Amino acid sequence: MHFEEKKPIDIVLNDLFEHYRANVADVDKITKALLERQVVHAQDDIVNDHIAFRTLGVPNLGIKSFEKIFLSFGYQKRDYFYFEGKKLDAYWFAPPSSEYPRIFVSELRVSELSAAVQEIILKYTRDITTDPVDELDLNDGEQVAAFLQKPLWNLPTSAEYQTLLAESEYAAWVIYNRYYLNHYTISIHELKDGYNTLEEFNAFLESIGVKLNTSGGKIKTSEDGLLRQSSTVSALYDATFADANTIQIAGSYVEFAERSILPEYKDLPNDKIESKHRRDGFETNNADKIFESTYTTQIKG
Ligand code: OOG
Ligand code: NI
Repeated sequence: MHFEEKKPIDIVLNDLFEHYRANVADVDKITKALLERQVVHAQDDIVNDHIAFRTLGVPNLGIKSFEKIFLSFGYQKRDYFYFEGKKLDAYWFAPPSSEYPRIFVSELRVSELSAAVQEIILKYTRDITTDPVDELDLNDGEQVAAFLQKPLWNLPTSAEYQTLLAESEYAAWVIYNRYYLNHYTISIHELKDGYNTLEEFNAFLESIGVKLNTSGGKIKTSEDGLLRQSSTVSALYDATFADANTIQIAGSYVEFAERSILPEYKDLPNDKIESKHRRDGFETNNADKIFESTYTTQIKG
């Protein structure tokens, strides 16, 4: 018998997703409801539009480090985005082929935060004096998957966490959640009639008790009108800090994307439509609001 070896990209994406679905109750809740209604027949029938990660802009970490993993898997770096109010930079990465999700990676501009917050972040990250991704064998999927679940710094105290949270919700999220998958994204336009517009899908989500991010409205629409997105609000979970205090903090969330057919392909018959015929990429104003899916303002609001 000959077993085909699984590619590192498959091992890594699979492992990320398994950890994510084990921690984010809305993932199985939504899948279960879609199965019950026969919208899909298996989790694998759900098309994953993109996944997202968050990083810290400090020496040897950040996008420059993190991207090496996915560039080695054949991803291509695409557009740059800047989020002034949130002090974030981001890029998206196109997959090696259309069965893989796009990737959105953001990075906190640590040097623009207050001295107090910078001091906390540097206290925990300054011992990272070489790029940890350089030490990995990127052909070894299991090793990379384990790396993405592994702490690169010690946990802060609960007081330090609160200091971060008061100034940058993003900083607080990353210091605790690290490289955990921030969200996966269901491609709404791939679903059957009755579920394949965001209005219908959001109504379905609310009917099963899923809470949606309302920042900028439940549906975020790109300037060209062709990329529409919505997302859940992260659940809170108990996190125990270095001082043994436990606080409820935000975990990960689920996103929904509807990509319309580009105007130049609008006359193609439905059965000829492939992902390359639809609006690609991301949109700054949509993303700016989607980040808030882990923010206290959305969770407590
Ligand atoms: C990413 C927010 C942006 C999108 O699809 O525009 C985003 C994050 O919350 O880290 O996911
Ligand atoms: Ni997203």
